[in-house]
Amino acid sequence: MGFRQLWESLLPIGRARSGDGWLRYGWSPAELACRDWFAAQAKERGLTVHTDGNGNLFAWWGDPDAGDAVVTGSHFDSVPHGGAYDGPLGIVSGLLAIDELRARGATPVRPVAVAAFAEEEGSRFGVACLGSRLLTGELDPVRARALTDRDGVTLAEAMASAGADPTRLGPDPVLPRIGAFVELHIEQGRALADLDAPVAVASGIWPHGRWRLRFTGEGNHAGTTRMADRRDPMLTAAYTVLAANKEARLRGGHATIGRLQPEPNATNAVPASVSAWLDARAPDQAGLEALVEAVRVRAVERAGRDGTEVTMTAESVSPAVTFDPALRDRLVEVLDGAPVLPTAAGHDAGVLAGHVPTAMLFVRNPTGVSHAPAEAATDEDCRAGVRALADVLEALACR
Ligand code: HGY
Ligand code: MN
Ligand code: MN
Repeated sequence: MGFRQLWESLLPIGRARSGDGWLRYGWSPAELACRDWFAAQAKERGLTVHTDGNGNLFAWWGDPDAGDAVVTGSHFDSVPHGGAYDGPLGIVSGLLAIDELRARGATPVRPVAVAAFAEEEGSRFGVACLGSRLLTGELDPVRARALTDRDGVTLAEAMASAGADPTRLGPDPVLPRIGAFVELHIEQGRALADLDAPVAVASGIWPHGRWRLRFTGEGNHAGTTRMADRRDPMLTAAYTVLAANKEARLRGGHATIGRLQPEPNATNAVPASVSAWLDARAPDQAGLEALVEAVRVRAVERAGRDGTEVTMTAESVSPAVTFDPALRDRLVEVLDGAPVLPTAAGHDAGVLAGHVPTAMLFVRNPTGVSHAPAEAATDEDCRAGVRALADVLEALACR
């Protein structure tokens, strides 16, 4: 089966009715349908599917108990109205790379698996890379079970209603069987377009994280409350949005407030509170800490002037990642000197990198857009990605 045919079989799942991107949140019916698709594709290829206690799927070619496996894969879940490629491209490419290796007559001497990790974007339960963090013991299962989505549904409840057992969350025996992990991903920028190359190898990931800001004031009547008497948390939130942008620009980092939740969210009421989510990233840890602290200080100062209050809580923080240098160099050699790029985007590969030798491949994205429907890759580049992944798997697992 070629790239286009397999890709199109997945494309309708979770597509927004408006046609405006994809809505595939962790443990939602759309994401569960993607998992069914994965199981069917694995079965067609004679691969054995194993689901760990965290809802991460592994389709095995060879005996997982043999250990020292070479695992590839990514995630199905999306951000709200996200693009088609972020995540699924790595899974589809993994399945096609196995087809390619079989067509080449390659015989693995190490087990090979394609993985689909649960809730990588954290769009539903707030913590990025939920499945891989649980698998590696980096997230406490007690905290995870209690995470809630926007409707107040806990992860434990969402899992139970999908027929999964939330008491099984946590480190899983599959981890020590993985000898190397290679995630293929759509590039989330324009570096490859500018370099005129279809595929790159990743060097590392910027440290980054998410912080929840909660601004509280006094809910009141929009018509009758004198301007001087207001304690409006929306003003503090608005100022903080601008301050985050300014601090990031001054410091060479990235800061975004892309999600706001005013309460009661009424046109004719001064809000009583506003929740805002800060996504902050920087080239190094000290820079990230300084950026987040600067935003906090600016928010607190402004709250003093608005008669409001602000609290800030970390929801999901990821340290800087440098991918295994020996594995990175091996990939560059196998791929005839492919370019090496850093990224400011988080990935399950970044979590696994703390536990097993890990690498990443990026496939050119001519728009450079990601986390939005304009995210793109040509079929030709996707096929080049599959060949590159097959080359890498062959080099690592087949001889
Ligand atoms: O948000 C991120 O960095 C990633 O794309 N999950
Ligand atoms: Mn993403
Ligand atoms: Mn991704």
